[in-house]
Amino acid sequence: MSAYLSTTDLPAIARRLKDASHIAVVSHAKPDGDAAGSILAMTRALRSMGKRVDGMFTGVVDPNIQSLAAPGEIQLATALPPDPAIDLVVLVDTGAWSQVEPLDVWLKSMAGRIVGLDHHARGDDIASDRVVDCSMASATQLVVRLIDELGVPLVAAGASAKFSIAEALFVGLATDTGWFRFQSADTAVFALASRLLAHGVDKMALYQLLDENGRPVRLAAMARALSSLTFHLNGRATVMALSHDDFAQTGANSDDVGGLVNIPLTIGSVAMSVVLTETQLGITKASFRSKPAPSGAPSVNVSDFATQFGGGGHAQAAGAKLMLPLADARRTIESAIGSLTGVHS
Ligand SMILES: [Mn+2]
Repeated sequence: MSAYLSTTDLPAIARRLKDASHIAVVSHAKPDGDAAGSILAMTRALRSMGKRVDGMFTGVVDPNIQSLAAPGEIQLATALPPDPAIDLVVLVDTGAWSQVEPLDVWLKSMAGRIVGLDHHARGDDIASDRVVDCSMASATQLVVRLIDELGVPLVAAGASAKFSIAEALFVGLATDTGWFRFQSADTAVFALASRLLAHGVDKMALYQLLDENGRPVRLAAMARALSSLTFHLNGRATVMALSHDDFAQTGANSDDVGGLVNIPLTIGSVAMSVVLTETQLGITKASFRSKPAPSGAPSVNVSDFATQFGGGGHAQAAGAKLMLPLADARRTIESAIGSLTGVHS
């Protein structure tokens, strides 16, 4: 794979958007807050410029994420084929073929007509014109710069803060920084958060919608996950797992257990947490999180750790998909954890 770096700058991308008439805005499948926020902010900004815009979610969409969009605002990509009149695609918050699967054949046909904004360290040559900046905590930090470059105000005149560009940007910024807790939440993040709050964003309402809106089955699934927990590396790493049976017997799905991977990090000694979920028999998804040592020693780079399983992400939050039954995946991951060196105590 060639290096995944910027190939252009934001003013050049802004010129391509101004020249386009029918624009699609897409991201990775199963959109998280950053993907959805980036799609929504970009879609709203381009529509306010008078462009015809197809904002699209792909894959399974969490109902809370879906509710960030006004009714009819965003298409579900599975209900396509995309409109043949689309003359430019904006790809946000990813650049990896493995993450855009439902759209990959169509995106290949759009080669040369895709612009990208991403903040991940690894990716492919999907968007020939792209700006990649791994120093950004959230893709929305690139989206807002592009919107500023386009001269679009964050709240269109007369619009309420709900369903505004500012609200969409805030969702991405907040969720990709763990609600401003991660190391990536730097002065630039707080400066943008302040700017967005000044545009009327209701942060409590968004937090409740995204993080305090679970179903009761969440607790049943979490109880099983916690009872499966094992410690590794003298208590510095943990592994939890939810089997296909756990999901079937509790009635929970993967959306119900969001944030589960963060719970072991509430223990002082734990520097790295892994959750394995087998939502489909024979396929195990792994979530990895790490936290810095109180001494200031560096945290485990879970993005690097995920790479050995074909996954990726960020230094303190990453994931991978293993084409293995849960028990085999657990053995594989636990053995890789055993080989980690320099995990802080
Ligand atoms: Mn992101």
